[in-house]
Amino acid sequence: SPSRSGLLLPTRRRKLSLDNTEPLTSPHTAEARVLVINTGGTIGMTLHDNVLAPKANAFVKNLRKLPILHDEIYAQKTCLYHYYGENSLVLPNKDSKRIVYTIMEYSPLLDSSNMTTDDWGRFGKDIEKNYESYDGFVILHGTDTMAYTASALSFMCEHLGKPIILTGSQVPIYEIRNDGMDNLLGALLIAGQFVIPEVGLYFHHTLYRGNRVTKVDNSSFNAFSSPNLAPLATAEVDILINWDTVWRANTTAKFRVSTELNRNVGLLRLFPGITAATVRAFLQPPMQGVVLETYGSGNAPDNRKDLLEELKKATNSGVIIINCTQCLRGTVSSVYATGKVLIDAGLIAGGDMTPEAALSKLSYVLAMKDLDLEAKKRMMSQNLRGEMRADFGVAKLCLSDSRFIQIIAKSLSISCKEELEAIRDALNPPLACAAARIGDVEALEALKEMGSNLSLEDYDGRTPLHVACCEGNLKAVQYLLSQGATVYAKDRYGATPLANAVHFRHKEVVRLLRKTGAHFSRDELDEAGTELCSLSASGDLESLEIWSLAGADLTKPGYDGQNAIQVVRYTLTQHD
Ligand code: ASN
Repeated sequence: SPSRSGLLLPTRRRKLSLDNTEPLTSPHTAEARVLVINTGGTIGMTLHDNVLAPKANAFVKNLRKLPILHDEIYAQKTCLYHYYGENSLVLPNKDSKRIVYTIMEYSPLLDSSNMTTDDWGRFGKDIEKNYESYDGFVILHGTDTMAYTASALSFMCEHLGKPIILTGSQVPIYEIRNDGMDNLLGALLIAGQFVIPEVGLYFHHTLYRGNRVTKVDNSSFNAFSSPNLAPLATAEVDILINWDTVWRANTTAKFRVSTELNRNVGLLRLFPGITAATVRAFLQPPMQGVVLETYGSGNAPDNRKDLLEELKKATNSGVIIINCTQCLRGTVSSVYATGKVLIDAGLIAGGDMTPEAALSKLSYVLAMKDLDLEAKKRMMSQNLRGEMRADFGVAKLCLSDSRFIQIIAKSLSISCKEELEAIRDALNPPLACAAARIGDVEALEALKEMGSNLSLEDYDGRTPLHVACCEGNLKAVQYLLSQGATVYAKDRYGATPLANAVHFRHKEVVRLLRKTGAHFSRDELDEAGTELCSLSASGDLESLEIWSLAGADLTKPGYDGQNAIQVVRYTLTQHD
């Protein structure tokens, strides 16, 4: 078991026992770290001259006074501020992994109506800079343009492996009845506990995919809607993650943020009687990308040659125009003659994308320097981050099609969908782990076809990727990563697939995981000195090389101040 090597446990700083429920450095009390970027919005606003405006330097101080959002006793006893900084807080969640969160407050704090693409770039850069130091990210943001920011970040964050959750509120957190506390708490709990590799938006007990939402109410606590996609999670008595819906970057590439965005984009809403002159004026240079909000299932008047002519002229001259519907729910299609004319005019069908998602996708795609116009158009019609339904017309293999599930369901007299899913979810992790153990990629493929999620954990929090990494089954590791398995999963002992691969000395697996962005935490690297010295003393140079490949610094001192290199030198001189 990986836990046998004490150094693979997230020992971090030494903790004092707080009470009988929290034993000294127990793995159950290991901490998750979340970075909270406070950009402004109503959540931290106060009334001034009868209008709401953001208040600087008040948020952390106020949160510290709220026992539901901060445990001061734990903070004092574990020297939290000393290790994580003055702006750090810790949730009082005693029964699960403590969530330590650090607040980075922007100056000035903004009402989200004041945000521009430059602000999105700043959020992206700050996440990229801090990516390896945190398990998840929460962005506090005004609700007015939150759906735009969430959509933009979903495209800008390439090969994302950790949760980035936007939240805010309708009523400031300083008011007696507010939704800010609940929203912040829910976002923190999800970002700290679940490896959901998506840009999400959490509001009113619900986690949505960020590029699927739109603000539908300017005063209700239930302010957002995701009309074309079910929520990723709901937080009621329990937090239930809808793992089948979670979008994964099926990649072995490292996380990066693309902050280049094209600002020459726009939204044009069709209305009866719109003049050709208006459309012409809107499509003038420097306009490069437009979301045309059409009627119903993507329709426009087919008796308005003047209008269609303007659209055609623009697409011929290289403007990309995306057809999205004005309807809240549904997708564009070409069932009507009034829809087909737009395809003839060179528009690209936007499927069931929200206008917010289509606009920010245009901004992201148009900024790509290495792509020609045709490639950009292709990208616009493809599903990049789960922003549109991709499988129109393709019949999905249904759960009850699986012979294996059929037999089990029959012998247990089960037929309803929920029970079939429960069987699948109970059987899937051990079966997938068994296949990963022997490197049976075909079996993994079969499980995948059955509709199984190859990222689910077993009772010890171990995923098939952990197992394949322990065994050094490179092909299985490759396959699992290509199916979206996360390199950030932690088992109940806090071990990641990378820690497993290092421990069992699988060099090529370590190389592949590193390429994908796997890393040890800062605390694990800080604690590694002693283990490295002991490997040095026993002349285990191969393990040292693997640790170094995994990102360890061989000059890190162990408990007695010596480092691995010094120990090797000393051992060699002894042999001379
Ligand atoms: N005007 C505010 C904002 O978007 C609205 C809110 O946060 N509820 O910053």
